[in-house]
Amino acid sequence: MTLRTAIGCLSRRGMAAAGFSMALPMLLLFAPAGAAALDLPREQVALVAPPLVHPHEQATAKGPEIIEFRLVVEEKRIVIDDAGTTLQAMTFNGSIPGPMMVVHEGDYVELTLVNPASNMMAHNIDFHAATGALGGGALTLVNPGEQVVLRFKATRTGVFVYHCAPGGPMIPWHVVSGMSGVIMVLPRGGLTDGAGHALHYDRIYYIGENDFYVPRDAKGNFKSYDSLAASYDDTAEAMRKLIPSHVVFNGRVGALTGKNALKAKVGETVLIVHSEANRDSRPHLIGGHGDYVWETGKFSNPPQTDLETWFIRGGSAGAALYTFRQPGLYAYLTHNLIEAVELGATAHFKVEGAWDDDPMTQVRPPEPISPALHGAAAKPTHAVVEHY
Ligand SMILES: [Cu+2]
Repeated sequence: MTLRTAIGCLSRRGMAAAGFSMALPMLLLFAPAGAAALDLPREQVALVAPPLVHPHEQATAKGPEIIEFRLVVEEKRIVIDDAGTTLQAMTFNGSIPGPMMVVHEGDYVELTLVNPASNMMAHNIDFHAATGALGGGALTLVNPGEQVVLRFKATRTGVFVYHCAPGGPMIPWHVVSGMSGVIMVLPRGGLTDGAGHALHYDRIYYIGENDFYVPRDAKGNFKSYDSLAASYDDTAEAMRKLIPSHVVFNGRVGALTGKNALKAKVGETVLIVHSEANRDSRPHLIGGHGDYVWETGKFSNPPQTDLETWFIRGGSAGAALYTFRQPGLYAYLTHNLIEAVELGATAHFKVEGAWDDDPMTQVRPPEPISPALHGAAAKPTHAVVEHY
């Protein structure tokens, strides 16, 4: 696809002309001319950048409400690694991933999607949590300088991806350029273990994984572009090879490591929400587990327990609950270790607290090899020696 035909996909007219979906005009025929007013309480929620999540109730005694969110699309060039590699990014609210939204089952989500005139591209939003009209994609396509308001009823509980899907080849490009996020629809009574016992979290973090496809020049160096449009042809060619240049958590290598490490304390229970809008991933917490894991992210299914590694299908989100038992620095990564270590998909949890020798202890520190020493026993038995 050339840049010219790419630009042809930038408007609603261009989207239909490109044959993106002949169903789109028909869907629009069935769209409400003016949405009926709902006589429900309203709540405006200010979204925050991941890995943080806006304040919310884990269970609620209130009836359904209309929860209002606002997302502003921001196209911008960002740095994605310590070498200064740049990406012509497309974002919801300026962050990769976009912010996490939290509502309760039966609430109505009312989203204002804003596409400022300073942007180049048309954008929209497809909520995997929503029913009908391309998940909202058919009713939310906005050109630069426009905004739109979508309302949908949150009928299914779980964590669900949302992403931009403006038609044809624009879809993967916008998604791998950063336009995805998550909405969590909690059961009104909160999370349970599937056997009727309530589950709570002390902290919640949202980790959005992204595969990036930064083009290289003839010498193999990453290229930089002055504009989103200028980056398109090379980026599309790199995308078609399906070999990401970077696989990262929260928009760049190191976004959640070192001084950016996620924090917790021994005894605290953390809910880790993990999404990948385009590609599979295998989250693993080194030195810990998934105590309760909704691997497919849907809370009407009982969580699995005691997992070592779980699987996030491309185009989905999962949630893992873990109570930290030991202090220290934990790596949380995808257990495709090449992607984790070489391409960037690693986060850190910095956990404070007192070490407990019962689950693990170093019986003897490293020391010169001595055949007379085994474990704590200064004088091993014959049987132990034979075992070695
Ligand atoms: Cu978009």
